[in-house]
Amino acid sequence: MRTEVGIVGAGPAGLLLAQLLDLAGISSVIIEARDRAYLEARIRAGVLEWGTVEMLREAGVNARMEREGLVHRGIDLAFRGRKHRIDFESLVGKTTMVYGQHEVVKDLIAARLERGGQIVFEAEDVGIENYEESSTTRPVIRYRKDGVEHRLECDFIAGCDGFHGICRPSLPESALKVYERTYPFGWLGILAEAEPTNDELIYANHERGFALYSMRSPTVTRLYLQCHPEEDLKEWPDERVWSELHRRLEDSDGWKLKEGPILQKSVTAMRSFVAGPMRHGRLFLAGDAAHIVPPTGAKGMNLAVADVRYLCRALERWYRHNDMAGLDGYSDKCLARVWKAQRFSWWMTQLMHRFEEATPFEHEVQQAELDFITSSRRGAAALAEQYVGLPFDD
Ligand code: RFL
Ligand code: PHB
Repeated sequence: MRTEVGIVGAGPAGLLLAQLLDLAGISSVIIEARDRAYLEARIRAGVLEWGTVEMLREAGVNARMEREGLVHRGIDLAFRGRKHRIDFESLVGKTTMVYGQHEVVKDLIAARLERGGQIVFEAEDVGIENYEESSTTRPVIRYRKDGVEHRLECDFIAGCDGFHGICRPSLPESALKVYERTYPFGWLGILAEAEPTNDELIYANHERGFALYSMRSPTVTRLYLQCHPEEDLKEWPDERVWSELHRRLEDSDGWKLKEGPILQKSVTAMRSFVAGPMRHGRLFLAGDAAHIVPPTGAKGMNLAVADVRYLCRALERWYRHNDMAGLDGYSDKCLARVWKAQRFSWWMTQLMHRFEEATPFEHEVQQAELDFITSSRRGAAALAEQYVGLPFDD
């Protein structure tokens, strides 16, 4: 089998790349380890930056998002029992869209298949070869499907296979510089069939730990609690989850959280991770394959979309004009944005969580920072500008 761009992974990065390449007249095939139903049910991110919304429009996969997505004009920061609104629209003139990552994935898979694009689901033992600069033969993605070995020959490989994929670990250790930070807590997340009672997200810094109030639709609420990174879900029956959410989120205004049947419950560890460069010969890493952020800044999927935007434009430049400049500049361009998002995600994380080892001094400094951000227009604008997403330079 032959194609121009071989893509490993059908997450938001791989799927969007395939769609954008197709619209630019460049062929691709996606090799994915899981089945379609699994990808379409995997509950993850929910907040789209305005630039991500525009990319989905450019890719022509926006129809359902425009109908069902929820436009958000601000967020609330809660601390010391009170909510404080950060009004994105008046501060920076932009909004975000709340629309589940799995809905984006469903729309992208449908669009791909409708246009006759190829996604190989349930591929086993996926491996990559000949992507090195020194290789004299074409890059290959090999995999097994239904017991039969296959080889996909391509001009370039896009490693969009997430944090646990095979592309990044295929590289020799000496080829990558890794930057990492782990946090001493995780998030216990639930999805509940309950009507949201606040129109916007609430990020709460509470003495019992951080809590986040989010949503997916007019009937589904998404909620998170700061917990131990290896928290045992067996210790969290539904009643305990709700009781903790009420304590951390409800405030002195009398605002009340609405309960409903819990549809899903999980624990996520929190880490910051960057591996660079993002290009090695004819292999280009994109999305979680190259970087992870703690979810507090809602940046993970948005960064994956930003990488793919740069990669698609660079590939177009190569196929149309025989010009390598975009591909040569890919890693630096992505990493400049990645580090800004890393900084923001780290900052939001240390601003909103309770750190057990924090001294009373550090605790007061954190509360003063929250006070500053919510009482200064410029302080609030800096948060808003980054939360809605920094502009692209081209
Ligand atoms: P993905 O989505 O992990 O997709 C990678 C795909 O590659 C496949 N794969 C392989 N395929 C073939 N061969 C192999 N050997 C393979 N190994 C893996 C996988 O099956 C998968 O289909 O990476 P991608 O495309 O880079 O997308 C990144 C995003 O998924 C991620 O950054 C976000 O979900 C992070 N995130 C959030 N991001 C936001 O922008 N806004 C948010 O509000 C937000 N909230 C979150 C989040 C992530 C969370 N969790 C669970 C980690 C909230 C949570 C709780
Ligand atoms: C979500 O709705 O899943 C969500 C929202 C905001 C975040 C993280 C996750 O910062």
